[in-house]
Amino acid sequence: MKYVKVKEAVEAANHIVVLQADNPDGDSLGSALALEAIFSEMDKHVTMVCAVDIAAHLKYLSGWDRVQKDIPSNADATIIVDTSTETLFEYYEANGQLNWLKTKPMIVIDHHTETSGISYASVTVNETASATSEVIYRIASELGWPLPADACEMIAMSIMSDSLGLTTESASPETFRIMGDLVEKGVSLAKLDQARRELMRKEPELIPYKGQLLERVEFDASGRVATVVIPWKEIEKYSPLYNPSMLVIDDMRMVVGVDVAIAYKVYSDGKITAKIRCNYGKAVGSDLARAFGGGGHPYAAGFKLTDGKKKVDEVIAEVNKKALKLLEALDEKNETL
Ligand SMILES: [Mn+2]
Repeated sequence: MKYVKVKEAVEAANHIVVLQADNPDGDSLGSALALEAIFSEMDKHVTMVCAVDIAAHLKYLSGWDRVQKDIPSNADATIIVDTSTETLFEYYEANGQLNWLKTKPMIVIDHHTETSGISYASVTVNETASATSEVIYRIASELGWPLPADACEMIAMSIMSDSLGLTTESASPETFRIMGDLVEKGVSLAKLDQARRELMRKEPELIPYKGQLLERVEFDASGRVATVVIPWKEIEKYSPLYNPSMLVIDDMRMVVGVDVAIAYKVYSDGKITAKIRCNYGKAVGSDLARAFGGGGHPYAAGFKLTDGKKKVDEVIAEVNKKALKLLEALDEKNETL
């Protein structure tokens, strides 16, 4: 039987921690909520944990407010959703809580198949899929886990989130079949999308701020890379309202000639993060991120520099150079095809 180790670990546990990494998104949160609904139906106690606050634009996923920061000390298994990268657990590594979880069964469920993996996990299910929740659906179907209505809704929402409404290359025929199953089970995409749209309404002060960000967008690498830098004082001021990168990254991507859009955040301690988005056919994201110690998908990736040794301008120059190299290699490959 497939997933037999997952089955055994879950059956043996009474209290399961569902852990999201330090970059929660619609898929990781939706997956956590889906597992919470499934395991609750199986009479298990579930605690959802994430070190990072859930962003405002994700709060259409009802139940987000049950995600807590502290890892309970009486759990007997952990499921990590939507990441296979150890570096994304900085907070719990630092405070030692992760060490405690490592002594218990730890299951990773993910769809970032190009990542290095989590060495201390006892079971890893890392499969090609449009979203982690698609993998959860496969596991639940295979193992005969219950799929209550709220679990179906969460799985549908997280697939829609990661596949950008089923429009990414990662949306496979199986993804569509699963969505069909979910609709058959009663999920209303219209209703769920209405909730999401309501939350996409922005606070009025974000509109002029978006204008400021757009004015600061720079183009380099023969116009193929668009970048914007978000300094700490703006992160501090605007992040509680909306992720500043997400305000402009799609506009940056939609400029004629641009293949890659990158939003940098510079934190008060000198830490720099980069969010990379690539246009269709320009899948250099994961390679680019990996060159700077990060990872992700071909079209959506990121990295983080914590040592504070380099100024953001230096980083941008290096990244743009590497991006151009990767894009040119890709051009060459496409020409020879
Ligand atoms: Mn995902």
